[in-house]
Amino acid sequence: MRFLYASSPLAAIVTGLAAHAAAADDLLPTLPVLGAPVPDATGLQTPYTALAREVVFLDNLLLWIIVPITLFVTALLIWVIVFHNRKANPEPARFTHNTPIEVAWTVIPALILLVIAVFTFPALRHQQIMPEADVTIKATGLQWYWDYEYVDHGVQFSQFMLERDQLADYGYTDDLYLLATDTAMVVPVGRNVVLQVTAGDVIHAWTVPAFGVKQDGIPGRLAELWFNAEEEGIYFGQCSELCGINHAYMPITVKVVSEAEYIAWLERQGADLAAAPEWMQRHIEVAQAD
Ligand SMILES: [Cu+2]
Repeated sequence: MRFLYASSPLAAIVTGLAAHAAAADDLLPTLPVLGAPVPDATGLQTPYTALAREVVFLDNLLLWIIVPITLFVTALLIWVIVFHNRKANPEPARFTHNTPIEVAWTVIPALILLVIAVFTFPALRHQQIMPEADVTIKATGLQWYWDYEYVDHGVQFSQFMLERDQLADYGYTDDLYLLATDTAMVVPVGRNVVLQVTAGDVIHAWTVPAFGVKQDGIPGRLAELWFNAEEEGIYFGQCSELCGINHAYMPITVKVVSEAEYIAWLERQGADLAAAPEWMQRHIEVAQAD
């Protein structure tokens, strides 16, 4: 139903207010902000998943390959400009073929590409082949907010960006403006989260840089990404597909908490835990025994 009236600004505000009221959760533990941009930084964000570490490694590897190539080509250009201009070299050579050089400039780039492929394909495999899910969540991008559905537990809520004057109320510092949202996608630490990504109007993209994941959400299609966050904390991302005038104002907040906190949070959202997977059942039994 929200899909139908999401284009009306008034309806979006009404939906937003409802979400504010329903899903702000003060009982979650205070968590450190781990996944956020750092002022004056130039590299990628600190990785907090195996996937993200692989992405950072690939990025560094490519840097080590492209810097020498760039320097070599620049040196060749300078050499040609200095020693083979009309003044320095009035009588240019007329030959057109040099077999050893032609073999070299075919074989060496091919080998370089092969080295890049050897490291890239395993990383792609790890990203694209879904592990068995401990948690399955569906994220739907909408103009201009995110909807989340914990498909096994009937929990559903929206996620809107916080305005500057709302940040403190939600426990965020001012520098998290444009990143912090009213609700957070809450997931357990050290568990495989499979996120189904789609969209309800135009193409959006769900991403959290510290997890090394980015996936387009396309209306009518269900794509998947997965991650296993290694540390409890707060992680931010932003819609990464230009999706209209407020594209920059639909950030993503993920809170990674302990398994027990995750289950307690689900219960506070009115979750149906009948279909809870085995790892959750164990926690629930322990909690009931206490
Ligand atoms: Cu978007």
